[in-house]
Amino acid sequence: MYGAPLREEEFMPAYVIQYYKPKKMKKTIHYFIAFLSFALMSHFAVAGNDTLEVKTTAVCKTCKKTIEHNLGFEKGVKSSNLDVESGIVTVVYNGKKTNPEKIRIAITKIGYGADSLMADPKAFNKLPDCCKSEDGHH
Ligand SMILES: [Cu+2]
Repeated sequence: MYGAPLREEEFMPAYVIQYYKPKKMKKTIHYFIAFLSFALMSHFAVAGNDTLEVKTTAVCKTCKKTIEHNLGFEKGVKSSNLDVESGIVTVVYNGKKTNPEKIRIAITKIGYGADSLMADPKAFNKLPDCCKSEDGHH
């Protein structure tokens, strides 16, 4: 199936062969390994992150600020972004430190409904009037 092995000269132009002289080749390999381990490390660094989408009763920019700000204090939550149009908050969290149920409960304690969970009444009452929306509309 395979012909006689090609000599370097046959498939590499002279300037490439020059570049791949053993010493330089070794260096290239070192760079490659360094790059590979870096890529691998960054892969594992993000491996601990999970993403969750929660439908909230948020209705305005103030709701967005309130929810994102407060979720920032929640254990295991790395970041959150609320889409005002849909009321859906996307939460990036560490699955070893928290879970979707805890995050939903945290949202209810901020004063908003989270998926099927109702807002905590006390927290809800403390919200600015513009944010007190039970059906998701002003
Ligand atoms: Cu609001």
